[in-house]
Amino acid sequence: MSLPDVPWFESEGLEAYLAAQGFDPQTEAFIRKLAVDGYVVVDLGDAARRLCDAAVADTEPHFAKGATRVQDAWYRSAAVRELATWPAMRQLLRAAYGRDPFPFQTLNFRRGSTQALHADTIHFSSQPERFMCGVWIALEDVRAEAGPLVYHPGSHKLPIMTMREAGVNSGRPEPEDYGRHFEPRFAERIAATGLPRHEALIRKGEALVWAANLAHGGSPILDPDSTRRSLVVHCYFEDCVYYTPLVSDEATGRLDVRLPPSMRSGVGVWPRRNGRRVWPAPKRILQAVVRDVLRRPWIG
Ligand SMILES: O=C(O)CCC(=O)C(=O)O
Repeated sequence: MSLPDVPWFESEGLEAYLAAQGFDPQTEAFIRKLAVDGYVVVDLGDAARRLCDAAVADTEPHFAKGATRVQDAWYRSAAVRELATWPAMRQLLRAAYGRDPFPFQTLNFRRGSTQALHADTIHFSSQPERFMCGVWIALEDVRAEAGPLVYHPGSHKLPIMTMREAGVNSGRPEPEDYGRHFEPRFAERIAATGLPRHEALIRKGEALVWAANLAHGGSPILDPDSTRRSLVVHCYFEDCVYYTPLVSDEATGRLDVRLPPSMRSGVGVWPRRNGRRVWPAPKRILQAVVRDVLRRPWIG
């Protein structure tokens, strides 16, 4: 079967796909929920819950020194890597998207991120579009006062907002344009839809999967002493072009193509269009090689 150009759960052919595949009831329920709401909560089970403690222990020294986030702890922490490459999650995502997923980035937080509302389509996009998702894993039970993940069910069906649509009339957006233009425009758009606002009060070892275009962020921290230990896993899918929209210009076709690492192989995945290699800029290839050799988490 050829690879779909639209993730199956977002496709008009969803019903025919489900009828032809005959998935087990849990997988079908996962796909249907992702289609309607753009998110699904999955219990990863007791084995994953045990790994949560190891993942916390592996990253705690960075937080003890004042870090607020640890990016790509998977390079050094077997527990983080194991959670990020959870086989049951791979199966669900492959069924929902019709392409094989690969996790390419992790983010560990000790406290709420208070990150502004956004969709990941502005940070990590693909051609064909929407072949990206987030898997947010609670490393402890999430309390309402601890700045839970916030999201708007159904917002994944809205058109994708680019930097140009956010009012940046330049083919080379600056990093400041994100906070200056994108964040306020995006928040206005979501408020105007009247879509409900949910908070992810999920339990340790549960994962919330979000579709690439689902509006989400970190809600305010009401208890300054609270922790909200979590692991975000960002996934791409096989045989796509991977690029960074923040510094690209889709209107003119100038894409900042990337070579995201696969956590299964440990090295960069070559971007492809219909099976044929697409060349990132030489600078990006060099950065990917250095990254894959050093395997160093980024502490922020
Ligand atoms: O964990 C959070 O509060 C937000 C994470 C997030 O928005 C992201 O990783 O895209």
